[in-house]
Amino acid sequence: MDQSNRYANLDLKEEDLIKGGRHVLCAYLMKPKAGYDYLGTAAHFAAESSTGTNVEVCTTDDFTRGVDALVYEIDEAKEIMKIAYPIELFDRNIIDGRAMIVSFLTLAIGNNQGMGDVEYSKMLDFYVPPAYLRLYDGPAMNIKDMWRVLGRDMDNGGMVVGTIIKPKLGLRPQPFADACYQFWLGGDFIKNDEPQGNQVFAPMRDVMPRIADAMRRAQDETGEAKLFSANITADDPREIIARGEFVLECFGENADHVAFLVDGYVGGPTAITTCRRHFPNQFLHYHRAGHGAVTSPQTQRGYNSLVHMKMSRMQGASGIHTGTMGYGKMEGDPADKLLAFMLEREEAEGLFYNQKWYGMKDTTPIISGGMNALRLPGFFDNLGHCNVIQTSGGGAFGHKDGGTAGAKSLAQARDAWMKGVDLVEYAKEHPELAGAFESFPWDADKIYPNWRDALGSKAAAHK
Ligand code: CAP
Ligand code: MG
Repeated sequence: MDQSNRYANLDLKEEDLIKGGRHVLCAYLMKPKAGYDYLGTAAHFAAESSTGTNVEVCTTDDFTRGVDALVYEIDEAKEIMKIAYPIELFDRNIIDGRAMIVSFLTLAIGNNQGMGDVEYSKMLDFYVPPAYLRLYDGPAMNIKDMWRVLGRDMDNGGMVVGTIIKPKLGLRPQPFADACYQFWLGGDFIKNDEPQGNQVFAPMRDVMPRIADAMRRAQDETGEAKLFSANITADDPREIIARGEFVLECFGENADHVAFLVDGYVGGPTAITTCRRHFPNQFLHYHRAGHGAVTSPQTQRGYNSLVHMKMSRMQGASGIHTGTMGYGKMEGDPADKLLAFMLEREEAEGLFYNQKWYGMKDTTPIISGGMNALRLPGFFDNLGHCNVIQTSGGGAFGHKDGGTAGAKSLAQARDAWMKGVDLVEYAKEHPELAGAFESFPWDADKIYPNWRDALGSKAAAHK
């Protein structure tokens, strides 16, 4: 049934919709199945994503029609359609009237992902009007709160030097805490890896007190504040809360040195919001493991990373893994810096929409995945700044001289970049950084071809 007479209005002007401030606008990649009309399929998509179904129903009245989602633009050749969703469609909390991202997902990226007349569809960008944006929590904390604990400049405190305790799984409590102590002798920030929690070989009630002790000893040893991001992800919000409360109890006087890591893609908005609202004084570390199932450029369904980032800031992520923009091991491209800009700026250009954030706190990009000291300068040149949280697992514990040297090499790479000094030059006076060249010769040869002569390295050229 062609519903375009009801669910499409190509005379609507995007600028008017934005000026009106009563619609969330969504841009989708969409291809109908063979034999289906483009506008008709887009209209059916809008129906299923708002007030309709595949047939007219007798219960529909004029009010219903007033909150229909409307297709307002299509470009069949580019397989692009745009839909305007009246903000009245989206669910609100009964406890406080606030908005919930789960409702945005269930409508705008819900049933429409499995329709019989749609070959594929993927959300590429969306625009949120101020009247709806202000109903979201947004971040309570961000990198500034880490700089405050670390005693750094609050406006340009620079990269927080971090790691992930590797191996990903399989360390028992004491070796885990020992690895933390080693890194903290040179670095700032340690996170649980995304699957680390309460495994039988490393019970949280055993390992957390040891980590807290390692933090105290490393702070005493270095005279510097240290940070830990504890994974509290769980299916049951009660478990999330119990884990968070236990961790804060363990860290005691260092409780404000603790962030909470939540695997937000697999855990979903409930896990994120449970943490955001129950622990508003802790940095909310959004790990996105699993996101590639929908965001990868290989998929033509779900949503892309830009949409994921915007949703995470609305939900209140203090920081989210933003990718390494082609400089690390995960999928990415230097153009992905727009993801960071959308997270950290008051206003940013998306792929289809300009978004103002109306004072909502910014979310800090967390840069992780195959990074090491040698890869950092190129990354910062591309992004244009180094005010990020960076976690290197292999890049720290893969250093030939161990985790402390690995941490120091990362800090030295940051310092070199902030001072505008060439990394090879800086390595001449900083042995741990020089050690990174020896530890990752394949990167060194590719990025700094002259490093061997310059540093007088004996390392054999990497084949
Ligand atoms: C990195 C990491 C991160 C991924 C996440 C890992 O370890 O801990 O989870 O980078 O990817 O498990 O691979 P390494 P993203 O530093 O040893 O690579 O940040 O893109 O979400
Ligand atoms: Mg990991």
